Amino acid sequence: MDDGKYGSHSSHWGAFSASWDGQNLDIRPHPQDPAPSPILNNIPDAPRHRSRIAKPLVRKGWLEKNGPGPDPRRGEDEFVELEWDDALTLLAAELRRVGDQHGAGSIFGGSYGWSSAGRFHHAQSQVHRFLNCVMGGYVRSVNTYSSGAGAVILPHVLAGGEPATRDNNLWAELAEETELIVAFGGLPVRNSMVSGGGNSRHVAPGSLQKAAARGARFVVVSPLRDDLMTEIDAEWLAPVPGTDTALMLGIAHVLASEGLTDKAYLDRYTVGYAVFERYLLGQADGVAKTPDWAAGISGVDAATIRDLARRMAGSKTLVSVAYALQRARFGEQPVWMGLVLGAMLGQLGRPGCGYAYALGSIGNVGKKPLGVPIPTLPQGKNGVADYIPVARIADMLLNPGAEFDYNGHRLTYPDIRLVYWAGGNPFHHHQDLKRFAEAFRRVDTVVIHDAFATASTRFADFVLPATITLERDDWGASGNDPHLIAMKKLVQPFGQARDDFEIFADLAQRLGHWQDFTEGRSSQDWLRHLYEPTRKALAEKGLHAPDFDTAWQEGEIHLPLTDKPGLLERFRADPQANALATPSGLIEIHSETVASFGYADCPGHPAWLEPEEWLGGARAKDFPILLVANQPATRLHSQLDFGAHSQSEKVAGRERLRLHPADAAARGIADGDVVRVFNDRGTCLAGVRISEFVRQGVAQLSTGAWYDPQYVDGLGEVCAHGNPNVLTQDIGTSSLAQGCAGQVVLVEIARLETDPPPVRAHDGAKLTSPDGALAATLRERLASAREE
Ligand code: PGD
Repeated sequence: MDDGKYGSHSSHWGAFSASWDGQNLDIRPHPQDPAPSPILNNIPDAPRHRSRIAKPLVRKGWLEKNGPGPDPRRGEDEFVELEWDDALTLLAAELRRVGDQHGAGSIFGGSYGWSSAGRFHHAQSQVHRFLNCVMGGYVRSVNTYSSGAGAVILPHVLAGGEPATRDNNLWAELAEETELIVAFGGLPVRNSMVSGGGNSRHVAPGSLQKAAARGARFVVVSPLRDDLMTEIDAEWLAPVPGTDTALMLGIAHVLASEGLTDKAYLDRYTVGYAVFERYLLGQADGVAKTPDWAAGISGVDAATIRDLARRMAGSKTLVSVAYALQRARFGEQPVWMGLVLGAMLGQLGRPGCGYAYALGSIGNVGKKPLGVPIPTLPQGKNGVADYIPVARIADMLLNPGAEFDYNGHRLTYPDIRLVYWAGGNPFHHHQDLKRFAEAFRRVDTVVIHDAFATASTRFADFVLPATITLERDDWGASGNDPHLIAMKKLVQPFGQARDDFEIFADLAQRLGHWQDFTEGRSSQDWLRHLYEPTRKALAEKGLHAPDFDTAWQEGEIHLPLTDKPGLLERFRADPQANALATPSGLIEIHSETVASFGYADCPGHPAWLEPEEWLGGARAKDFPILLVANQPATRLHSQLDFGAHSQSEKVAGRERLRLHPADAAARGIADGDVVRVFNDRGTCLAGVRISEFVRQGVAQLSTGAWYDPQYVDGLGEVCAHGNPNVLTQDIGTSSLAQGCAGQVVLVEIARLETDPPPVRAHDGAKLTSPDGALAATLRERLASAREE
């Protein structure tokens, strides 16, 4: 530490080594990583950035109001710095109050977020363990913002989300075998750079280049051409966003009507094709899903659809569906329909062919799973049964007691008094942020741990400063990456920042549950303890299995991958012995289970359903541009948005919005202009780049610019920085999955005619020193908390 020596470390976007001389951090990517991520270049700015939080904070209004309760000032208030002992004394008293008066079922601890690559200090795992061991449980959330719809539909029709994505087609096979890759949503290299827990080998770019050099043909189906590397000479089909299912149905119609389906495959490996075919051919609803029908919806011409279908039937074809497609209304449909296309082609389970979900959407998909366990923190037992699909948080906070549908269940929203968050940035990730702010203002108390003063911390009552990974020891590992990485402490913690574990252990002690939470172990003891199952499994396989101290010194341990064929290959070889975990054991083209739920927004087979936010709908008259709010290329979500690489692509200091030249010209917008992007939900500002890579009628504004609400004369409240979630619709994908539908939204765009306000998002917390009255209130509250 501070000695300029390099130590091993890792992040969600890559393994690396680093040295710290007390001021500067030098980063070297892992020497064997074939394509290290440029996102690593954000890390050097992190240790001492001005947005770091130095001391525990309590919101001024929370103190003044004499404590908890709904408060419209939440989000706009100033904060008072506290000593740790005072902050944890107040918070422990509040946790005790909520637990005693309202029970563990009034605490929302879903605490969604990616936090860090370290497996022990993973903040979400720490907060869940704390709430289980100390408070008796919490209202949890299920599924992810990434793949909310996919994770619910896939188990009904193919396999659980994990096996369907992480035990399927391999990048290596695509590089060697595939002749035609039809990529719905592309195979975006920017997303393949990132993987929860780390990624020491970025293989996607090399595999794509190898396939292209071998002569494989690529069709990228996306409103954005660069959803597939532009170095590859691909065909670009740019359907109206949100219409991929219609386009796939048009292709399927050609296969069915021209005798190009593999009937033997359908008979042996699937159920329900006959029911689906009646819909496809128009016998069920009088509308045949012909290429002409599909062209009318998607804007891709019928001849192209016909030609593509024939080429797909005549080649070794991979149908790939990206996460992005399902992060929209009725997002279950393209995931399911892609699988049906693969089944109709009969190539599922052949090397490099068939169907891939999420290949390219996340780093380690497309690699073989590990053959040994990785360190994982046990979560304890949650005594609360209530849960929500993760993206329904605002609905829950605003409508306690209301009923809602989810995956065949009728559930009730609990009455939440306290929200506890560690390792996420909900004011980055949730939709319709104005509505979300109202939801956050409703509860009694909000607690957030973060290293940085994100927008979410501004909406908290207690902000507890966490360390970043470089300031602590941990293990980095991911289910499909061949390395366990010793993430070594290289930097002294900033200010008074503490590890999430230490904060929770201290709180647990105050609440009488230190032993339950820690099991008597320090962090170092936990690292040793969690390494043991991995070491044992390595030893049993006769592999290099050093003891903890040796492993830690070596810095990385090679982990074996399974040599089992993938899920669909095993299923093809023997569908009885390797039956799928669906009700029939087969691929379900029509699902009796899904049909039995009776959801009009997710019927029993894949179907085209018209979303609210699309260019063909009534809303497009007022808001004629479809904004794609996708994952950023220059950072992971909102993490390290202040870093050099993220900043390098900002335009006029704001998030970059890409716009087609014709749409820009029609609005008198020039490259580099600051624009306002607006609809009836909100407004944000952004800096324009004019680009031919964006389909006409579409704009692209990635997520992750830290939310920066400011009042501008004549405009009201705008996000000055460019967070698209002030515009997005807060609605579930369907009654089935209730997933996040934030990927696309209708907007209008206009040049900003006034001077734009400065961006203040990265300036740190708004502090106030406690004046006489406030200091007295603080003393009183501490005294009464200490008496309890
Ligand atoms: P991150 O920016 O990764 O976003 O949402 P998520 O909340 O995961 O936030 C992680 C936070 O954890 C950061 O603030 C970071 O500083 C903090 N952190 C990191 N390490 C630690 C630690 O050790 N301790 C603590 N206490 N904190 C730590 C991502 C979500 O956004 C996702 S996964 C998706 S896929 C969604 N995508 C979209 C989309 O496509 N379009 C829209 N409109 N909206 C989306 N939102 C979703």
